[in-house]
Amino acid sequence: MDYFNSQKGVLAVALSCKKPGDVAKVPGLCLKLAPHRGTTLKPLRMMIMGIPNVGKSTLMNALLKRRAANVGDEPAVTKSQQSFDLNDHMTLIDTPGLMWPKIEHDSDGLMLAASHSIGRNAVIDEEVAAFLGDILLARYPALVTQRYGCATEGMDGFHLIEAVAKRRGYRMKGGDFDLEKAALTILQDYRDGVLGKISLETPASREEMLLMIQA
Ligand SMILES: Nc1nc2c(ncn2[C@@H]2O[C@H](COP(=O)(O)OP(=O)(O)OP(=O)(O)O)[C@@H](O)[C@H]2O)c(=O)[nH]1
Ligand SMILES: [Mg+2]
Repeated sequence: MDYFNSQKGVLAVALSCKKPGDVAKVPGLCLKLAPHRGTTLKPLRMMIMGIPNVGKSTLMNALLKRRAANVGDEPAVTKSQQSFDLNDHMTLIDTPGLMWPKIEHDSDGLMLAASHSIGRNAVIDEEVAAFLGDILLARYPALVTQRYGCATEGMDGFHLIEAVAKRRGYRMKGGDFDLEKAALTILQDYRDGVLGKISLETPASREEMLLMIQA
């Protein structure tokens, strides 16, 4: 929050779209950014933008207090721009998810895939889950042990997938462990929030990643 709020013209707020009290604060904060708008003659026009599947339409529905737009846990649910009046001096625009024209670093693509901002067919679940597993093991080992009941020392992301398959008894016909199913379990647990509160990236970890690439 400090990082975003230190940028010019940015007012960052952490909120859950599932908490009406959080959502109700948003129009007032937007008005702070554009105090010259917000009258019937010059309505405050708010555009909800972001990468796919982050809750833009959910936020809009929560602001409007009705199901104006479809929502769902997959990228590209919203396919076109939609405008609504919030009241007689504020309008809202919901937009389809935006993606960078080119994803420069592999780790960015993997983080977007782990968060389900990129469709499943574009990536391999096992590779994404192994990447996610590496981050979880490095930064949230206690949450991994709590959820999957395994010791994490010396483990990497691929080992974690194997360990989940073994502990859950995921097997394919023929008896081999079903690593794809275990990979999906890890991804879904992260996306559902059942592992706990996790940040894939912080300003410090990004700086570190960029330095490593340069080296
Ligand atoms: N826990 C939690 N889940 C949320 C929140 N906001 C949205 N979601 C869930 O996230 C998923 C995506 O929500 P959408 O509103 O469809 O996301 P979007 O950004 O409009 O997605 P696209 O239109 O596909 O770009 C849904 O399953 C929502 O229920 C939130 O604040 N908390
Ligand atoms: Mg949407």
